[in-house]
Amino acid sequence: MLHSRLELAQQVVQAAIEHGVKHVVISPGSRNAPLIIEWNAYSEIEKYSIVDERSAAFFALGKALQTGEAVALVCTSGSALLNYYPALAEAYYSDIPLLVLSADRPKRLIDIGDGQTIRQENVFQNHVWFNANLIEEDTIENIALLQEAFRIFKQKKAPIHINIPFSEPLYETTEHLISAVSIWQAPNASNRLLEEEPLEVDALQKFADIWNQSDRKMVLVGVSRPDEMLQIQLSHLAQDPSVVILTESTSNVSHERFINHIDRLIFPLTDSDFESLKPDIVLSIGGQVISKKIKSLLRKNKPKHHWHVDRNWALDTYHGMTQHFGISPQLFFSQFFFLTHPKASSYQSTLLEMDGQRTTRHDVFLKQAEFSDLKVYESIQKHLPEGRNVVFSNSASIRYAQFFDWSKAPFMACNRGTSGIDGSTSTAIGFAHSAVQPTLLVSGELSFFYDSNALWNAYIPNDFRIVVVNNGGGGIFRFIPGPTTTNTLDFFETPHQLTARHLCAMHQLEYTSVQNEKELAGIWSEFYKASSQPKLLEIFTPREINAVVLKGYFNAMK
Ligand SMILES: Cc1ncc(C[n+]2csc(CCOP(=O)(O)OP(=O)(O)O)c2C)c(N)n1
Repeated sequence: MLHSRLELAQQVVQAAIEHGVKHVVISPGSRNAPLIIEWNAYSEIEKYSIVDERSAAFFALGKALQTGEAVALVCTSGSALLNYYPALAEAYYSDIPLLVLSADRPKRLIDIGDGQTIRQENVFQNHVWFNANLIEEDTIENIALLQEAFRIFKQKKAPIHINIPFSEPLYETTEHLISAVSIWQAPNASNRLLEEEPLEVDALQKFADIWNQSDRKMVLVGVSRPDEMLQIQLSHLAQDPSVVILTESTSNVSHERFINHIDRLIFPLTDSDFESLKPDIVLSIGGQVISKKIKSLLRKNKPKHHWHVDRNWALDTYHGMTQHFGISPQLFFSQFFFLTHPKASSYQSTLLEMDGQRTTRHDVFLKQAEFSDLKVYESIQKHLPEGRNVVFSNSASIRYAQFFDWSKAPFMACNRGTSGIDGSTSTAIGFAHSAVQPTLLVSGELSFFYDSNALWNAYIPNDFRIVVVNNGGGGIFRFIPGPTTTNTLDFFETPHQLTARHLCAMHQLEYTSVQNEKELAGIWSEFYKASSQPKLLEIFTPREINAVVLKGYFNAMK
């Protein structure tokens, strides 16, 4: 196998591989030639080539999200690196392990008029857990930096940046490893729970006592990857009548005693309705919560105790957090269950009953509702084949999803770390490429057009499906309060006449479109049939009616 002649390239790649990196997404360039050559020396590593760095980084993010494993990114110097930023910010706030390896010029060539050169050191300072700025000629310092970088990468399971300066010549190869002996005390693959320090039992007892005395406990599950242990633990918790478990479309846990479509239940609640339902304790786990309503209700009606459980983040989402447990929810529950017991209460049954009433109203409303975005999301959910993952774009898409039950899908995802519309399709394709089960992307058309370079890669599985809900603009701006009260709605909604048809022709996707309810009802079995190309279904919905129907829905749910 041919290695790069540059020792630094060899060291970085060796360190990454020994720390368990198995996938690398490479964007082309010259300064990064030593890294490309070096990664290529390892046949066991999966390598992907994607030109557009913004898309490459979101593709990597989708892969890392789906597999739970680290994915490396390799790019050249200059603005190439800056194009990783949107995906890195998303990965940072969503705890997704991306390893950025950027090639750079040595320091003496920065800011002197050399080409394709910017100040790359610490460029992601605010959104990575560690910056390793390697030095061309200082092997000892580089080894120390790399060891620290990978220690943090393993601990945080979230993005870090390694910037690597190379002098020319860049393309020279050798058959030999310069340092053949491994210097990276790589960790053994081990059980996640054992990787963490448990909490002090005495300290936890104090919280267990509060828990055991409380009649109303609300467990809020934010964005989470599917996890068997968490599912079992939460199902166990749901047997306690004093506990209500609220989940969202991206929580990836479900149970008949969970409230699985949070916004359907709480959207119609006023502050005074909520007053009588207010929990004593909110226990939040997982990443960000999508529901704006739950945020506003809990901010106005602060519970006495808000405990957040997360390894990396002490999210004080409701402006009144009283305790952060810096461990995984799985480890937290495995300790907490020894100290807690169920409590007689009508809290869970009251809320479940209310949820049942909402479900009846939801069904009645949807039966007679006009063709619109809401009806389209109902149809997407209803016809989703069992066992198909769904990735949603931002923003109306994921918000509509919140009204429906998606427990048929093994994995539901959406980029909620920063809620951008800039990488949903690339994320979905990276996700689909690693998933055993097939994947559906559901996207608004602006998000889809924004990330159209996502289709410019060779890794789109034939069973990948895209539904673009084309409501002629950013539909979200017609129903959030604000834009329609101004005379500048067009600057928010950005109405247009574009369609996805020509993009599909260019990238060889099978294209179909529908315009009304009847056409939509007839399309699904054909859409999901096996094919030799991925397929895209574009659903045109009436821009001005969508928000009216949604308002009617909220009124009907009251
Ligand atoms: C990178 C980025 N730019 C701008 C926004 C603000 N934004 C949120 S939703 C949205 C419109 C999305 O429209 P579309 O994808 O058509 O979905 P719809 O809301 O119509 O379902 C915009 C511009 C954002 N979230 N991310």
